[in-house]
Amino acid sequence: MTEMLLRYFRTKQQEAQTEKIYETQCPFCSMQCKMQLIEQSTVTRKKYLTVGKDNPTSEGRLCIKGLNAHQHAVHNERIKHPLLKVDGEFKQISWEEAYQLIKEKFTDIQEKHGKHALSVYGSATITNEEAYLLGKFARVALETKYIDYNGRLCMSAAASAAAQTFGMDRGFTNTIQEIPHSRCIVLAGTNVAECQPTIMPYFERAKENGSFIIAIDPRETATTKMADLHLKVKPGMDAALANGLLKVIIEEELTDLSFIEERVNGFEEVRDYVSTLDLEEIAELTGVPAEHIIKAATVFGKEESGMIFTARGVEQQTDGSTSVRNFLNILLVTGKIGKKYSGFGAVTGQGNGQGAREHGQKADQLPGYRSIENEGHRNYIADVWGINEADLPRKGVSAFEMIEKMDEGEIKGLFLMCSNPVVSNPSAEFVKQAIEKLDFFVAVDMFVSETARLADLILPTTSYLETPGTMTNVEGRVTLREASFPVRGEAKHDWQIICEIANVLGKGEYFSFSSPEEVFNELRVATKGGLADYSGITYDRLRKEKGILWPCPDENHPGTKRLFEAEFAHADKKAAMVVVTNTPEIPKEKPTQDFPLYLTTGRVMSHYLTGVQTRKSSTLAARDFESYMEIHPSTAEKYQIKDHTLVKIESRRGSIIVRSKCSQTIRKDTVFVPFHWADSQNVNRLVSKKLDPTCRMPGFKVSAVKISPVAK
Ligand SMILES: Nc1nc2c(c(=O)[nH]1)N[C@H]1C(S)=C(S)[C@@H](COP(=O)(O)OP(=O)(O)OC[C@H]3O[C@@H](n4cnc5c(=O)[nH]c(N)nc54)[C@H](O)[C@@H]3O)O[C@H]1N2
Ligand SMILES: Nc1nc2c(c(=O)[nH]1)N[C@H]1C(S)=C(S)[C@@H](COP(=O)(O)OP(=O)(O)OC[C@H]3O[C@@H](n4cnc5c(=O)[nH]c(N)nc54)[C@H](O)[C@@H]3O)O[C@H]1N2
Ligand code: SF4
Ligand SMILES: [Mo]
Repeated sequence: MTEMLLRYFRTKQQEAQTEKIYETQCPFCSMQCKMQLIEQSTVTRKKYLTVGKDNPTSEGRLCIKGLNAHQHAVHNERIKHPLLKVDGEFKQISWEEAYQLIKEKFTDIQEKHGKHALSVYGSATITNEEAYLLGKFARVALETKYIDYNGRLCMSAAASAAAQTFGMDRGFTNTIQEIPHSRCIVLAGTNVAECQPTIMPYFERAKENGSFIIAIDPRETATTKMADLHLKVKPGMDAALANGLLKVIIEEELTDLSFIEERVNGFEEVRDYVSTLDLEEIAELTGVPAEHIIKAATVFGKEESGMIFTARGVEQQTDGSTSVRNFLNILLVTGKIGKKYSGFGAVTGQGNGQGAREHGQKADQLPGYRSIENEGHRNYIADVWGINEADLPRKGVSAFEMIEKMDEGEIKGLFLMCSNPVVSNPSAEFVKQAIEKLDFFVAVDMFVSETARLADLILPTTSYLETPGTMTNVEGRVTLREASFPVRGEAKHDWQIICEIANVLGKGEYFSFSSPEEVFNELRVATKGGLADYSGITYDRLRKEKGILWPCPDENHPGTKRLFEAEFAHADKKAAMVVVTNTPEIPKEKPTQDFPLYLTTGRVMSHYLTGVQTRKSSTLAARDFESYMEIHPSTAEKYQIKDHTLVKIESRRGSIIVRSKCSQTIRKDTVFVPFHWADSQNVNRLVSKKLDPTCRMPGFKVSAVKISPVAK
């Protein structure tokens, strides 16, 4: 062969591609779309492509975030080694050194200041196995009562409402497959089109089948555009709007009296309260014309089936839990729950927003939705864990209240796993200062996030491509995320990190797991007999059956598709209605002369939460590369703000600068800013510290602000 031919074949050989396929699930929202990463490698480079895979929930679809998720996972800024802060700079150290330091510092803090001087802050992005282990880690390895997680800012209002009204909380009471057959659908404070895009075909099919869709949102969004009726409510006024709907339904006799009689407590009190209200006053209060309230109530009441979905628009309020309860009141008076094509859906947020709220990461909770203050529950879990009930700490406080305790000096150490609180918590500047006061702070992350930047030690973790485990999706369907992509550098799985630290702290015997499946098998026992019973679910079944809806109390049980068909989960088997007045316990900020506008916050399609991951994805970052303020053109004109120019937004807490974006479709008294950007664009600098008194949810969706052009 000639030299030339040889060279030709060598080049061809180098170009020859090998292809590997890795199974996983999207790391972002609660749809948990199944996907495959296709890796095409030549000697010189690797190329990645993500494709959807069929499954009962997303049916093979992916949205723009899922399609580009791998871009952050393979990003060169992923942390590959433990990093210790020395003189303000992060230096690579070994795992042994990192663990020794943790042992030394944690022991020192607890010796000096007591067990509860340490805290744990978890996440609903980690797997069920990791969420379970983190709860156990706090209580058994650290023996602290202070553990809570980012779901407190996300699902707590809906969870508390469903638990109080129905006696238990699973996001969707029905399967997603029932949506297309429901005759009337209320979408309250949910922007599914941008936040769970692959769910949309279910609503589109409903519409094709003649369903009447009602959206409740102060802005027009891709979701409200699909609706037959859009109630453009004033921010924070959902509870009053629901009272208007209840009043019409009850007075027009669109109630299901036999359902109420048999299955509901508290109807008379609600009926008597709403009869005292004046519909015109409600219209004034909520900004929704009375005829729209009447129309929505009449259609929902008259149709044979109906579903109500709520998300963070209704829930992220200082009265979020009672606002949701008032929407549940509507389902109960019309008997539209526990039946075919009728039910409730709190649209879960994060990938494991459902599962991570069931297995003991919450301040007051033990696995299986058990209560840490219930003696029977404490005894059961102490037994599963092989410890004395007396050694199990009692309940702690919510996520934001832990941060307040850091500020007050009661909490001295923090173990943070999978969250970026200096961007995601209200009063962000306060949060940063509180975290800076800690004596020792360990962050477990894939990147040096805005919060990890403040840590003394960062531990590198693995991504959705690398860590297998179970995730419970928007439906309450437990799914198995198979993941086998090679781990980057020295990163370790979250579950491994937890077990290894427990071991260093002398508690290894309680954490001797060598795979997520082993953890899951303990979780099954721990949840047995609890409300969220996973005991009948196995990895094998999850593989074969493509997910199982909990509760699933034994291996022959098929899982529970529809909840509350015969009874609710309260001891008397009835649902509990409650009077929700138009004057909430914590008064909301109202526009004043000094702060004349409502500010509300939320999301855009291409970014995810605090943006640590999506801002690293070139394709996603290019779609929205900076924050913005959506504003009505007539309001913009009033404050001399031109379209696409920089605006200063100020509240009583602080200020930010973002670009204006005029839109005819937002309320004139309201501006909207997404929360995916940090530092001077972090909208949480503006949000108050006030919390819902029941579930401790911050009021992310209502602040009073003033605005001014940056360049005059
Ligand atoms: N693209 C994208 N998708 C996501 C996420 C993301 O960051 N980006 N995050 C995931 C997570 S964790 C979550 S929790 C979910 C959140 O999902 P959603 O709750 O749907 O998202 P938000 O944009 O926060 O709020 C929804 C809507 O509430 C409206 N709203 C604001 N104030 C009020 C009010 O007072 N009343 C009513 N009725 N509506 C109001 C907003 O205008 C917005 O359109 O999305 C998940 N999916
Ligand atoms: N103003 C305003 N604020 C809000 C909201 C709002 O609507 N408005 N919404 C709230 C809601 S609903 C939520 S859910 C919160 C979320 O807020 P955060 O909890 O702060 O959420 P993320 O931005 O997802 O932060 C996750 C961090 O964990 C890292 N990470 C990702 N995957 C993993 C993993 O598997 N393991 C580990 N160890 N780390 C990982 C990421 O790199 C990132 O740094 O924000 C809340 N804040
Ligand atoms: S972000 Fe949500 S809808 Fe989009 S691909 Fe991921 S899981 Fe699916
Ligand atoms: Mo969330």
